[in-house]
Amino acid sequence: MTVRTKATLALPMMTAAMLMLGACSSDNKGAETASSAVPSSPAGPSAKAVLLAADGSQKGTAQVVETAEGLTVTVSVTGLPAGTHAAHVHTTGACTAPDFASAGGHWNPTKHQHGKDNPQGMHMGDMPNILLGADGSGTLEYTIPGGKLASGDAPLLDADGAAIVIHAAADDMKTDPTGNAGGRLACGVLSAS
Ligand SMILES: [Cu+2]
Repeated sequence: MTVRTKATLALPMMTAAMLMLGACSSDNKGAETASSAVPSSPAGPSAKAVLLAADGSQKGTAQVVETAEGLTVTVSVTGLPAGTHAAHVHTTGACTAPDFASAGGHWNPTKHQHGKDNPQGMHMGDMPNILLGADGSGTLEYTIPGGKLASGDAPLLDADGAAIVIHAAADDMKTDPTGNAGGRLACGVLSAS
């Protein structure tokens, strides 16, 4: 009888203690979730581009979102030849057909050489190749570490802007300054969104 009384008394106390602990830890969790969610959701500054071929036809879109890690670039291509194509962020926001030379070289505020496999590399505008399937479409998502869209010492959207370029050939990831990527098939001027 005595034991049972103790037990029934102890149980509510334990439950109360656990509830208090639970309340504390869930408060902390809530605070962590809130602070870590700030940089990515809602998204930071962003920009987008429509990729156009030399004949003016649309070949896809690109989006750049600034996060705590850098600039997350998402490229979505349609209607280009199947296979592996270089995709870069170029330094000037101008896409003048037919060769899109107006977009300049790769975005390179750190003055490095081209390519992740180049000991002197890489450009901040260097990205992995995009693989297009038999239907000529494909997507690429890549985060440029430390990149900023409109703030800091070297924002992507500086006075002359920036562009996304898809090339005829694959990037070899080491040949400076172009990656041996061939001509420019599609180009899109990035604008703040
Ligand atoms: Cu390029």
